Amino acid sequence: MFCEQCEQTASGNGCHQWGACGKSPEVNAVQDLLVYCLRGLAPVTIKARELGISCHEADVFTGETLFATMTNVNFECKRFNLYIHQCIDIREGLKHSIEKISHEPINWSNISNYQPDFSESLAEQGREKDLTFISKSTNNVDIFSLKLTVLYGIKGAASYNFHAQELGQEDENVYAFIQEALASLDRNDLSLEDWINIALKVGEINLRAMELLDKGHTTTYGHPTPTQVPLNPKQGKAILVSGHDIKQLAALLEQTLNKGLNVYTHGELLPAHGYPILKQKYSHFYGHYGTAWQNQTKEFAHFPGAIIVTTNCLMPPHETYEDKLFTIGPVGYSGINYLSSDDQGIPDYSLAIQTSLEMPGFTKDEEPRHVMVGFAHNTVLSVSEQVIEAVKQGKIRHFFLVGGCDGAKPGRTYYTEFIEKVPQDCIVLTLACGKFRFFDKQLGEIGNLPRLMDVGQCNDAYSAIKIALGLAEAFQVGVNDLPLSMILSWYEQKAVAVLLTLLYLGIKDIRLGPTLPAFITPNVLKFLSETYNLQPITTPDQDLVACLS
Ligand code: FS2
Ligand code: SF4
Repeated sequence: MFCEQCEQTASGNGCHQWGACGKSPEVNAVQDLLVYCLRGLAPVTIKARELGISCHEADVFTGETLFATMTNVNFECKRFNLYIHQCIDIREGLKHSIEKISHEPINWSNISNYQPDFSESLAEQGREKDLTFISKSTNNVDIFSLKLTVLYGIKGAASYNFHAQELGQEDENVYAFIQEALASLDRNDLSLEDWINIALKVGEINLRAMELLDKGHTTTYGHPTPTQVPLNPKQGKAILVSGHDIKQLAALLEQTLNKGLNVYTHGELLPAHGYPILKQKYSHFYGHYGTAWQNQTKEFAHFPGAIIVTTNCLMPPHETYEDKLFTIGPVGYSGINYLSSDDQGIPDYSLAIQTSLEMPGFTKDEEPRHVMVGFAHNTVLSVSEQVIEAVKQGKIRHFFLVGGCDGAKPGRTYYTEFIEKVPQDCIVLTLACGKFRFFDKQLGEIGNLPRLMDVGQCNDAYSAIKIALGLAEAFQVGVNDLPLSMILSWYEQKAVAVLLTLLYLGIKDIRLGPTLPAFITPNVLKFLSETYNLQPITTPDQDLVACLS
């Protein structure tokens, strides 16, 4: 197997025997075969689009299945076998529609005519289609590096777009670009510069996908407002929901109405408490339990109710809690309960609800502890005049955006130490699951402004970008001239997409850690550092001095 799409890739140079995430070589092979089939579907959708044939089914399917191949989403061969079947069916259906309109046979390339042998192991066939194919044809390691960057970036963009589409927000341009990018992976006539431009275009399209998602969230559930979230369990039956999917959380809140259950969020669903419509409508939407994804094996084992995982990051479950664990949507793990959805995409949670009702729940109230969420773009930019005044008066010296993914590597303690060392006259904005290393720290206030503000999930990176651009406009300077430094942590492919968006926007001086992506070659890194001054994190002390100088 060959996979190096995430930060925890084995020895920093690719998982070859078994995934450090728990992905088996078989699952990796069927994921590669699915990606190969999606690359064959892409040119067919491009042709269909040219002829005015609807590609909606193919587009939505492509988004969902790319999402399923991301790190810690789906570990189930059976599901990928099904996706591969569907992919070939959709492709052949579109070809049929094209031929009816064009009245002439089309000379499809081999990849668009590829037919797996469904009577044989798809994992075996996937081994012949692994991602090193795209290097064999180019023989240029830097182009291979950029092709992988594009593929991983569109996986991230597809996942944002998946959530936006669930909320009724779609843009044909996003779908069309994802298909074009997939088709381009097969091209050998593009230069290094062309590939850099495609990678930046991924960033541009991802910005649009994130904007759609922000619109989906805020038009459906209201703009997040500062909200205090209990971290202490309270007595009563309980159900836990993890991942990122706000729509599926809302569906669970609806289905648990008057059932005598308190709903707790886990991991990246913490910021959901900031949405006013959810808080107003569901009094049983109680609090948050646990921290970041890599702690789930310990935390899930102790939760006294059912647990639903809506998206990444799912870890291979322990026996101690697998009976009370449920997955939905693109998420899956062999042997774990899967709750299927109706034709509106809403899962039937009754089995998980029943499981929770049969479990003890929390037997006593614990001592109150709280954390604040809800500092998304609408809230932060509503006080921009106050912020400008505080900066002019020297009360605020600098802003730090310390955000991104968490993970298990020891080097990630950098981020906690960094926060602890940020001077008192500086403000920290944070987002995504990396914040769980410091989210409950009391950093105090500057005037009425909290020194630590949670912008939201990794899915709310758009909000952080909007805040940066909004402040730049308010200060009438370019975003690179703001007293703002970005200290980012990455783990999976959404972070790749967000980084490409930041580069597309021309944002410089980003510090990235805990290690740099294995798929970035020294030459590509040299280009990124010379053009954008993208740099690896060093030590908290050294980076703080550099940012504040
Ligand atoms: Fe965290 Fe995991 Fe949010 Fe990433 S929960 S690392 O895939 O999506 O961030
Ligand atoms: Fe390895 Fe990450 Fe790929 Fe899993 S997703 S196999 S940990 S590189």
